[in-house]
Amino acid sequence: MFTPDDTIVAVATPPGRGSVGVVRISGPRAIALAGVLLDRTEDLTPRHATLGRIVDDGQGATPSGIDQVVATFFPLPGSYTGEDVVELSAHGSPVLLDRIVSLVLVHGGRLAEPGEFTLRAFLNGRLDLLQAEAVADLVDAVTPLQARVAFDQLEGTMTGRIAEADRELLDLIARLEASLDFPDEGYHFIESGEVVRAVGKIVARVRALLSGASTGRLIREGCQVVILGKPNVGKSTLFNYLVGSNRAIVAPEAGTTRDFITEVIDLDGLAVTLIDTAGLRTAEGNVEAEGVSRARQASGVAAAVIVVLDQSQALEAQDRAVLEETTTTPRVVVFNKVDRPLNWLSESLLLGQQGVSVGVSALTGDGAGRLREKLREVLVGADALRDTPMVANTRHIDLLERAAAALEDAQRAAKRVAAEEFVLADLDRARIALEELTGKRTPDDVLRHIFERFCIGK
Ligand SMILES: Nc1nc2c(ncn2[C@@H]2O[C@H](COP(=O)(O)OP(=O)(O)OP(=O)(O)O)[C@@H](O)[C@H]2O)c(=O)[nH]1
Ligand SMILES: [Mg+2]
Repeated sequence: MFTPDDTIVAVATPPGRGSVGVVRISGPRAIALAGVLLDRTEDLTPRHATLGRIVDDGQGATPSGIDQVVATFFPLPGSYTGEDVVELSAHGSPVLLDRIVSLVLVHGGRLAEPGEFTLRAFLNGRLDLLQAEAVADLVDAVTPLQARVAFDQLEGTMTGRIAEADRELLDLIARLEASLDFPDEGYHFIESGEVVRAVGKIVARVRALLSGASTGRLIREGCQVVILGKPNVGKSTLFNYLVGSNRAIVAPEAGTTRDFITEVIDLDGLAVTLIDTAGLRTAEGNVEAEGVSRARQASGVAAAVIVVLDQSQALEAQDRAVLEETTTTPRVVVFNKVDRPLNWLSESLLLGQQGVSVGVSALTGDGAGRLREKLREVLVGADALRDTPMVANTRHIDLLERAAAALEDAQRAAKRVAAEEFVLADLDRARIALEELTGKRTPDDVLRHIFERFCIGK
């Protein structure tokens, strides 16, 4: 994976048909390889769109033109990868694009690994590791909020914050080392009280980054919400309403849904995988019993559950059982079918249970807006999505936690007026964690793991 001497090629646009498909070539021979394919001999002008014809040289047989393309040459070091890059925008036919890639391979190019273009950008210092990871997140985003968090990271917001902390840390380390280097003078370049204060400032910076992390993670990774309830209360109807399509079968018989059905919805920027399940009851057949067991499993890993009750029917033991089963899970209790005459007073049920509840008609959509609000509240709190959090990735959270812990150790050591060596050892650990974060020193296996996530051509 780490062989920057060869020239790599891949289709950069998604698989399938489109009006345009882009083949990307990067490396020392990018221009030469493009020259072999294109029928024009004059040099491509840097950063100018040039119309050309791709000629299949037929490898011995008769050469023939296969497409008209727009070729753009991005010279090093200002290109995406930091190498010479040529992008060929052809017509978006998979066979055609595959043929263009094969021609590049025949003439000495190599097929790019997933993420290899971005890896090269990272190795050539065009992006740091946080920004490279942001590229993958941006491509993967399914909600606009996910895209915004990723783009902030790509623009270097987090990189900047880490750099501030890192600068202060290096400055402190330099002063402590100076004290160590001149022990005989009996002079301390920095007093222990000052060390404690300086470390405190850096810890605060790191902790501030971490403060929005759990919301950030939820935004980046999304979460699962399971709809539970006894049969026939309207779970699938509610699911369809929230998803915005007739995805799940709705029927007046109890026991309609057997397996579980999932769809991703955008809940104010949170990518929520909504799961419709089989009604919870003592099942009548094997298939339904399996459905009930799957419903229970799904609710076990869910970030929250929606418990659906039918307000137009008398509350039954099965309803109470579902409520009891979910008391410890974050949940919203839905009183469904409010369009019908009410059979019991839902408020009295929840009195003293502090449940988040909402009256809804899954049939008409009445109350669905409030349900979405309550669900968001249960998942991230009332105002959590007001500011875009900066930290959203588990790798980042772990390393920032590690840095914060090492800094706090350093602070304690400095308070005990321990020798500079001890404080320095702790500060070094913090620095290593920060450098691993930005990719200044990240183990190869971690890098490999990060870039494997990318698609080919990115
Ligand atoms: N009037 C009214 N009828 C509803 C409402 N929600 C669902 N129904 C009806 O209730 C019946 C059962 O709805 P489903 O959505 O299939 O119920 P379910 O909970 O998924 O049922 P199972 O899959 O069998 O567990 C259907 O006839 C729906 O049309 C509602 O808000 N108002
Ligand atoms: Mg159903």
